[in-house]
Amino acid sequence: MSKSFWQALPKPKAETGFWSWVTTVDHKRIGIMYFWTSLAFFLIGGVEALLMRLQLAGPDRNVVGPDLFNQLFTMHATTMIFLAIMPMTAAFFNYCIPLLIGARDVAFPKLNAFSYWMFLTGGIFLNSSWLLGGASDAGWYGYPTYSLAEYNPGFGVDFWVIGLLLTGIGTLVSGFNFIVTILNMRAPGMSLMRMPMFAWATLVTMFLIVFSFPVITVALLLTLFDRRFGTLLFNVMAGSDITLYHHLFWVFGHPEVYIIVLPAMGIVSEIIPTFARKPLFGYPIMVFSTMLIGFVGFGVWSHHLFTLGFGPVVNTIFALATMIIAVPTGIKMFNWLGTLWKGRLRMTAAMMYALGFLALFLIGGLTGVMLAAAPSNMQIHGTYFVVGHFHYVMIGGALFSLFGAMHYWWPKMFGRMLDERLGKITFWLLFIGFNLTFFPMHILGVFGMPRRIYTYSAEMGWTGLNLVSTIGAFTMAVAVLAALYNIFSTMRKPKDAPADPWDGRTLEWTLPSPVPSYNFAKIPVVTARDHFFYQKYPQLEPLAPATEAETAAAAELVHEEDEIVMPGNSYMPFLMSLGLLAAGYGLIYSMTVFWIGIAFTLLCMVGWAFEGDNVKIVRPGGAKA
Ligand code: HEM
Ligand SMILES: [Cu+2]
Repeated sequence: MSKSFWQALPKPKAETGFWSWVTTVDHKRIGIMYFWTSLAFFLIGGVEALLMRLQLAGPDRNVVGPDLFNQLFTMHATTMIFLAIMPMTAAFFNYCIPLLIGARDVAFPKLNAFSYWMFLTGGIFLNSSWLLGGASDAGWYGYPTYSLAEYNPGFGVDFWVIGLLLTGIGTLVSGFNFIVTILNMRAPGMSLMRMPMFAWATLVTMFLIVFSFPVITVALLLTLFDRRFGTLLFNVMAGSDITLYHHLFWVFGHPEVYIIVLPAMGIVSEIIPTFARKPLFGYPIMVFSTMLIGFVGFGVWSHHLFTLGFGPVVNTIFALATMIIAVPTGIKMFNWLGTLWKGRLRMTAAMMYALGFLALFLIGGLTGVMLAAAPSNMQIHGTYFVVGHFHYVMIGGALFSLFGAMHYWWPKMFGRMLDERLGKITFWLLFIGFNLTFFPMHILGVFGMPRRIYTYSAEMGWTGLNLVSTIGAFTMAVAVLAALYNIFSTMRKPKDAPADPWDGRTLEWTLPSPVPSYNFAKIPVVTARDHFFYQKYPQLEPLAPATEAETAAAAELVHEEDEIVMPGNSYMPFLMSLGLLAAGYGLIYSMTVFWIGIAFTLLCMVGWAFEGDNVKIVRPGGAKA
């Protein structure tokens, strides 16, 4: 058969070096790219936070001034949420999920690469606004009227809207990809209820993404239409109701906080059993609490809008719905404590971060319940109390867990062990700095300090606590520098991490560190939760033999033992993201460029579909064919 035009196009051949990364479809390499990129954005978001804290260190200071301050809090939040924390969880679920469930890759490897490139594209696009006339200053939720062209001329908000649309494409695609992967690619015997908790957390998170990202997409598109194409969707003078935007935003926004925190809970549920040397206490209840949190999380959005004036009935319903979430969350807390109970604890750096998560997330959860009580919310809404609350959830919850994940999975991802002692010192610096920065904010909030003000006068009596907060922020900065030093000095060490440094429980620890491209030379048959652990310690709990069906399923995969077919690299995901990037700039500067970008993207889509699969045959132990 003669090759079609598309199949005759050049295919990436590089196995090492720059182009091998640009064209890779390997979930592990994609995970590693997510990691470095999100780390870079985390540093940018961190510098933005430090600038804000410098400005607020004392009364009447003029470090950045009001205009820049507004851009800083908008971009800090947007960067931390969409470009740092979410993609850093993506780094770990990309790298780990196929390993945890015994698969060779995700269901759609090329789409996975596309997700990464859309994340990078959107991140660059958003941040390029700093250099092209200024970033958005409409807050991370971009409410109209702040976001409308009459009140906010210039391109900042356009960059923000389009940048989020671009990353959103990647996120949504990941959502579908990982749902299919987790449901369809599990090793024989890996039933849903034998899956590691992190896989469950990821599965539920992906459903949240799939149901909530379309909603923010609509909100952003409507804003874009008002700004660029003259519609009046949010123009109150034309009879529009801007609370439509508020609802759309928070129907997405609240599930978004669980998109951030459920994977963090999943990570902690891997770390604690490993270092307590006990199975996760109440595993089935943990699974159902995760689902319940995800489900109820869609029914609470109006707790962000208590002050909008819906009246007592609506506010009561949303207050109660919100408090119901405390039940499955509390169950999880007790299950983690139950796992620790009478365990033989090993205080590694990863374990310390997991325990830090428990303590700090508990505080964030409790202040959350305080905010959920509508009457007290009326008082502290829009104050620094809220800023204190959500940082306990986002940093104390998500970031601590991600730092734990870093120490835990680093040997698997990079073949080297991070320095444990430095890791523990970093933990304490971060823990102390964090509490110094954010605990005083609760008190400031109750004293009436509104959020998003760029300065205050000495008479308000807020000076001392603000200074403490700024000192805390710089302590955290030192902790982050220590973590960076740990990372970069580790990367210069030889790759000598053992396959199973922590006496692990899950399948990734059966593989060499770092993991070969095909993951499993032989797909494992799983007969129990924590199968690997009981394989090592049959005296604790003998493993049941595999059933006939499981053995048969494994036998079907046997021919892959000496000849593994792996998906081949492709230029198309990267090229498509370039087309969409051009279209993004086109929307702002020139519709011609927009249409060229779209046409190029469509061409790449066709190329993607018809270029053929370019498969790689790998022989474990032998040379590549
Ligand atoms: C590294 C230490 C951090 C410091 C010192 C810090 C500090 C701040 C400050 C001073 C504000 C402005 C508050 C205001 O004026 O209303 C802020 C807002 C915010 N931060 Fe952070 N932050 C940090 C990390 C993070 C992380 C990791 C996340 C999320 C995952 C995050 C999410 C947010 C959000 C959502 C806002 C709200 C912005 C808005 O009002 O629109 N921050 N932060
Ligand atoms: Cu909420």
